[in-house]
Formats: sequence, C-alpha cells, structure tokens
Amino acid sequence: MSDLRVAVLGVGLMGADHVRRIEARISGARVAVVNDYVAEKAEQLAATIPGCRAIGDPLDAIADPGVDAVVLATPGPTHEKQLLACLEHGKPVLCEKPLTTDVDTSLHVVRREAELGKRLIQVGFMRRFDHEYAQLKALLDAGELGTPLVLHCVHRNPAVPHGFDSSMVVRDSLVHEVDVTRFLFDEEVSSIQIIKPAANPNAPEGLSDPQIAVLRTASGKHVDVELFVTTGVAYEVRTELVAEKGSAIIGLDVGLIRKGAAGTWGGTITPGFRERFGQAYDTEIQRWVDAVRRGIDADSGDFTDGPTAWDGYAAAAVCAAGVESLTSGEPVEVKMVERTSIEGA
Ligand code: ISE
Repeated sequence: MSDLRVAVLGVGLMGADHVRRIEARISGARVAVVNDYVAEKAEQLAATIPGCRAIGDPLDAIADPGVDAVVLATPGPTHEKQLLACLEHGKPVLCEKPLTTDVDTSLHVVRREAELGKRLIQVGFMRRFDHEYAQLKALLDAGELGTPLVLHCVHRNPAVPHGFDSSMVVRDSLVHEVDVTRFLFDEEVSSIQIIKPAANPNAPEGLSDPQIAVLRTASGKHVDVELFVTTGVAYEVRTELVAEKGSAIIGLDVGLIRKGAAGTWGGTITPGFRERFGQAYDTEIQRWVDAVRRGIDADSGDFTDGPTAWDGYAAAAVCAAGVESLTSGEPVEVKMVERTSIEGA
C-alpha cells in the first residue's frame, strides 16, 4: 500500500511530538489530519505539513475517508468515545495511556473490540519498546536468570504540571511500572498498597510526594516502586530485577562521562521522559505503522504490535486499586474479570 494516512488527535506536548516523529523519522506513514480542542493550534501545525488538513471535530477526523489510522493523544476523559468511534469505523488506533479513565469504561472498550473479532487498539506503553527493557525481557525469557523474584523500581520526575494531584502519581506515573511488571513477569497484579512517607517540602500543597507502591503479583512476586515526581533535578527511571540466578539493572542513565580540563568529571542529566524514551517512542510508532500496513495488506484483522486494549484495562484496574489504597493506606485487592471471559482478548 502507499503511505499510511494517519490522523493525530490532540497536538499538545505528546501529540505534536508524534507528528514530528511521523514526518521526520517514520517510514510508510504520513500525517494526513491533525485535530486539537484548540482549533488554531491544529490549523497552524497542519499548515507546516504538506498535504495535511486540520479537522475541528475529533469524531469527524476519525470517520474521514482520507484517514487510514489514528493516533490518540487527546485528554484521557475523551478516549472512550474516540476509541469506540475508531472501532465503529474499523480504524486502527494507537492510544496514549490511559485507555480510558476508569475500569468499567476500559472493560467496555475491550469487550466492544472483542465483539468485532479484530485487534484495532494498541496502547502507548512505550517502555516495552525501549532497548533496555526489551533486553531485560529477552534475558528473562531466555531463562538465564532463572525464576524472577523481586522488582525494585525508581520513578523520579524533576517536576509535574500544575494541578497534578496524588492520584495522578498513581494513574499517570505508576501506571508505567504496572505495565512493566505485567510485561516482564507475564502475569497480573493481584494487590497494591501505597505508602505515603513524609512529603517533600517543595511539593505543592496537598500532593503526597514521594509515594512508595508495593505490588504483589498473582504468583506472589514482590514489586516495590519509589515514586517521586517533584525532585527538582532530573528524570530517572531505574529497574532492578532480582532473580534465582542473579540480578539485572537497567536505567542507570550514565551516558557519556567526561573528564574536563578544568578538573571536572561527569555527564549530563536527562531532563524528561521525551528525552529518556525518545528511542522507545520512535520504535513504538514505526512498529505500529508496520503492523497496521501488514494488517491492511493481509486483511488479517490484527493491526497491533504491542500492548493491547486488555493491557490498558489491566493497568486501569491496578491503578483504581492503587488510588483506593492512597486513601486507606492498606493493601487493596485488584478486581478484574477473567481474561478468558472475553472472547478474543
Ligand atoms: C507522564 O505522563 C508519563 O507518561 C511519563 O512517562 C511519566 O514518567 C510521568 O511521571 C508522567 O507524568
């Protein structure tokens, strides 16, 4: 087929990044349509891309006959409606997390997709495409470490946007560790507890930061996560796996270490997730474009190569339990339907 005509809905930080990525580094696709709730933003961006149109209504953009596939980078509360429209029009979609903002609507989307008997939805858990996470997963799957036992994670942000509250630390930040846990261990998370140590004096009033999350998987594996989103310093995401036959660590983020003539020694800090996971986003989008093109050419019904709607639902279920624990401080059991109850999931 000729280039995949992609509509990018939501051209804020992440969506605009995807537009630039598709235009500059992804082969086999071009941005045909952009949309944003701030219409002028989409219009200005469209004017810089040959053959690209701005469409004011996201549902019209999805339905447009000149659009083969959709990237959703719109605010989470709009996802359910937009995902259902993609399913209705048979348009493959890469949806930035969250799948939807609550468990019931996520499950509804999973069920609707399963009823169609197609895999149209991929969820943007980009870490699975990061070279280091992929290497760790390959090491585990090859059996070289024996049985995995414990995962220690660190997730630090230099700062978060205005209005970021304690539950967003769970839903927006911890959600990545939830997906990493399910990806590495190939099993569901069964319970979660959030512990709130003394707060950073520099954190905005009312924000519980840092938070410590303790997850237990279905087979009893332990995962702990330090979440600290107002460090004021750098973006740090580290993961250490402890297993039967050794341990492995990723995310040391050392890069180039330079010895300077002025008696200095050191490297540079990573400022944010777009820098840390730039390669992962590129790989994610390229593999998604390739999968959609393959799906269209072969009429296979599968347009994904990565985390599915089920993964989005599972993450939503764990985060909902996490938000409950944020209030009670107690471990909360994760409530999910059996995967086998959803045909084709
Ligand atoms: C942000 O939304 C992301 O997805 C980043 O990967 C994460 O590190 C950050 O904490 C979130 O706010």
